[in-house]
Amino acid sequence: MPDSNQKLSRRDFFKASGLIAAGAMGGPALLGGLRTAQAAPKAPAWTSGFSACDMCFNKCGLIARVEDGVLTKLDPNPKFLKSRGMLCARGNAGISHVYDPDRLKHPLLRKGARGEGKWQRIPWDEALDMAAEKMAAVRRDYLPCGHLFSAGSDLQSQFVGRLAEVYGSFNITSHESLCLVSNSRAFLDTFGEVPFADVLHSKYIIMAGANRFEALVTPDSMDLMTAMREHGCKLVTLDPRYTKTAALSDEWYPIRPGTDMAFMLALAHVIIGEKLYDAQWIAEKTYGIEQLTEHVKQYTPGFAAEQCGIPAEDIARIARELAAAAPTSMVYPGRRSSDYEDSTQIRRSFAIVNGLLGNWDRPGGLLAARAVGLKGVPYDAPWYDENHEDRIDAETVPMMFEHEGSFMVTRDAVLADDPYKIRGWFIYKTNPMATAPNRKKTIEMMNKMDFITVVDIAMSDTAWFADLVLPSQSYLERTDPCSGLQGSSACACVVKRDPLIEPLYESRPLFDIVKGIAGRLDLGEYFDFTMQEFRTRQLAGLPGAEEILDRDGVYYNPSKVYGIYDGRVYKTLSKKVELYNQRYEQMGIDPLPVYTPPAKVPANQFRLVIGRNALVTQGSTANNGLLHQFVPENTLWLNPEPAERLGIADGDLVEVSSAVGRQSLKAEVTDKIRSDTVYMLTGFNSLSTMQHLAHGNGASIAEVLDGKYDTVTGNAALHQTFVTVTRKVA
Ligand SMILES: Nc1nc2c(c(=O)[nH]1)N[C@H]1C(S)=C(S)[C@@H](COP(=O)(O)OP(=O)(O)OC[C@H]3O[C@@H](n4cnc5c(=O)[nH]c(N)nc54)[C@H](O)[C@@H]3O)O[C@H]1N2
Ligand SMILES: Nc1nc2c(c(=O)[nH]1)N[C@H]1C(S)=C(S)[C@@H](COP(=O)(O)OP(=O)(O)OC[C@H]3O[C@@H](n4cnc5c(=O)[nH]c(N)nc54)[C@H](O)[C@@H]3O)O[C@H]1N2
Ligand code: SF4
Ligand SMILES: [Mo]
Repeated sequence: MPDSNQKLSRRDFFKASGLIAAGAMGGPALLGGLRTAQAAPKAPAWTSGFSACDMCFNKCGLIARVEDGVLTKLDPNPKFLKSRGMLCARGNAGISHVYDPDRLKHPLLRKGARGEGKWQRIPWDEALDMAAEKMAAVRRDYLPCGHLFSAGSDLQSQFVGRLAEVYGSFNITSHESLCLVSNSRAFLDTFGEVPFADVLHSKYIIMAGANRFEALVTPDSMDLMTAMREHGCKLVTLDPRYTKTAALSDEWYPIRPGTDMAFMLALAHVIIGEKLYDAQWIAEKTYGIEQLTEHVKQYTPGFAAEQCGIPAEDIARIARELAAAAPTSMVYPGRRSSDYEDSTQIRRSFAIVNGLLGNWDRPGGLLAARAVGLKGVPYDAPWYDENHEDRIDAETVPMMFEHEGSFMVTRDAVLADDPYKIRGWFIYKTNPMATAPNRKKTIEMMNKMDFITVVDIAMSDTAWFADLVLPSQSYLERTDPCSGLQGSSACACVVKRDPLIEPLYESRPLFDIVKGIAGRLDLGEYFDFTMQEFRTRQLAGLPGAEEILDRDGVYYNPSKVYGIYDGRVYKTLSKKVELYNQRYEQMGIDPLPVYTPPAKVPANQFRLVIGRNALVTQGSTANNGLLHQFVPENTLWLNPEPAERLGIADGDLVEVSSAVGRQSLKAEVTDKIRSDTVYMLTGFNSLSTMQHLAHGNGASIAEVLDGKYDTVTGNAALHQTFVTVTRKVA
């Protein structure tokens, strides 16, 4: 956050919250009464209700205060253990999300060229007729798989998947292939499932490529603080930036980007070489210690030191400390791993060190998934003989997640019409124009389409290039299905959402939209239920849960936390923790991670990396009036040494250019970043002029990032772009 904004106190923040909410209410006619300074005082007529935050994927429990039909305050639900009763700044700023004057208000049909910004308001019936007609036309002309469906992180996204399946398309992408699939793959292929980190009880944590004190993941972010402050946990952070997490760590190393695997394999070298592991655990529960022992001989601390820029003696010491604290220690698994072309193998090296520590299914280690108890609501999708055989991105990378796909591979395949044509796109609550690298390519992809329907709350850049834009209800206006959440050792719980205010404008929930479209496509039978009926089916195995949800805003399943694997086998080929992966071997993928040094940063260039800020969510908060006060624009973090060489002073306007695009923004000259790396926040400088705070403000990182992807899963590789930085003459 720029220094000038740090002056805003917590009190000012909440004052601003009230003011902005009041200022954005849209007038008495709309919301039934605006409080003014002149109005006669009357007894407060307010109510409150539970919900789950939607300002990021964490779904923290909240209590909303509603006065005269208007949301005036969002508070944490103290009974919500997953967030330890916390609602972060973005959660508080949810009020500005709901009352954003730039919110979409009614269905809009494109009139001019794509991206020209000419729209015509149309009635809902006409909009749904058109969406359905165009979908039917795409199916007729290009077969069901000729239509792509994309949905972001949301409790209703499952209905987009359902619509796609009953329509007959295999082509569904989620935000996950821009986020974490390589990490999920790596841990799944080591332990047989994707773990939760028991940060609270850990005594020693290595955090690499993750930033828990800014990139909030609940309960890990809160538990990390408690573990450090109250339980004496040691935190070692590897990050090319001096993040807030780095600042609070016991040790921080500004690692050379892309070299984490060398560091992890060197830890394994020391742990194995000095026999610092639990021999019984390794013998009974793991597979491949011999191969691993042989493999890591070459990866000495000295070798890693040269690669990572971290002293060899520190690497060896950290390995010993980590092993001494085992099994109550961990290499934190992280979350976003959309970093490099070999991210799956990088994260495999993280998983392997955890395997050596024997920290699985025990306090302070990596935990298996717990039973939440929600039931799925199955359905039989119709089969279409006349269709393509597989997803458009199939058979490109070996270990893609079938239900997530790869946005990057899909985009290339759509552009090449290979192996077939896709000409229709339905998009819900995801904004690839801001969050997929290489924005020009995403525009090309959109230009390929005959018809694009976007369901969003705002005129995002993705909506801006669509044909039909449908206004969505916010999380505080709609009924949502129940969702099961895991909170490491904190809880396994269920949350739901009910409307707390009347829906604004003509906004509708996605469920009604897909139901309307499905009905018009003669697929109504697959959506033949209400949301309440759906929830009742989800909760069928949890008697009394509905009442508890109404009483507390959250339902806890008292399921087992540790020892879930006692007497159970691992879901891997060897039925053990696979240090050496047998399936990879069969498929021709390196069964043990082989370190390849990252490409050298060319002379006079920088590696551009991405990362979180506690007051920004990906591409969706740059237009939030409240958060804008704290982060009014994005800046380019540039180390003082190259800044001086390039004649760039703090605050100067600079141009950042890569092989695919260029953008201008202010330089923030800071020693919080390595001299070979630069960084900027995401979501700024939107093309859509209907995002008044984000449009023309700062720079779009998506315009500059190059679109490479992980070769095992198709996960985007967002840290592989080199840029030049030059001072712009005013
Ligand atoms: N405030 C906030 N919280 C969020 C989100 C948000 O948008 N805002 N988003 C949520 C989501 S969807 C996710 S996936 C998570 C993401 O949470 P994290 O996985 O923690 O992701 P990032 O903040 O992207 O952190 C990655 C860090 O890696 C550093 N880095 C870059 N290159 C390298 C490298 O080669 N090696 C190492 N060791 N480090 C490197 C970056 O500087 C950055 O600080 O956060 C979640 N929480
Ligand atoms: N450059 C860059 N790229 C990234 C990342 C990054 O940090 N930087 N992060 C990566 C990661 S980890 C992830 S998870 C992905 C996330 O990428 P996306 O899935 O694109 O997530 P957001 O950027 O949050 O965009 C969410 C969209 O949902 C809309 N929205 C918000 N609330 C509602 C609602 O209630 N209803 C509807 N219908 N729409 C709503 C917002 O207006 C916005 O258009 O991006 C990945 N790509
Ligand atoms: S971490 Fe913050 S933004 Fe994310 S769900 Fe929780 S309160 Fe909301
Ligand atoms: Mo993510």
